[in-house]
Amino acid sequence: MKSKLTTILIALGMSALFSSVVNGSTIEITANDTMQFNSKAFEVKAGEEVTLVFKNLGNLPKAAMGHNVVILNPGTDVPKFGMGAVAAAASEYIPQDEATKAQVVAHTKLLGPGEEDTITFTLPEAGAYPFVCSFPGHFALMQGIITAK
Ligand SMILES: [Cu+2]
Repeated sequence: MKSKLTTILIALGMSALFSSVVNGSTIEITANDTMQFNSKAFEVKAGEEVTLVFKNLGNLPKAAMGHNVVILNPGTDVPKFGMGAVAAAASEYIPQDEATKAQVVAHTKLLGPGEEDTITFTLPEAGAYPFVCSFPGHFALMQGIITAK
């Protein structure tokens, strides 16, 4: 009787664990020395935790070809953000003024060759969330959209 109850409790615990894994989504993005993300369109569920694994597959030094992923709120002026980020070298090209910071949903670290970073974030509402690499000059090529439904 006691062992049966234990078995049921373990089963319940495992199904709770399993469903939390199924409900969240994981996306993987890579970047390379030709200023490209491997994929520029992702779809996730609004209000659900997303895990982003970002890898820099390049060989060039970080000072010349660093990459990050910066996720912006829907409607953000992407060129304006990208050009403004150039001045934010001290904070790895993430602007620290309040108005610009308010446009950023989440961001990875700036990665050198062979490095990777994993972050989690939630896109609160349905919409098209642009993402860019904010290293100087990269946003024109390195941008995409995460659609939350
Ligand atoms: Cu980049």
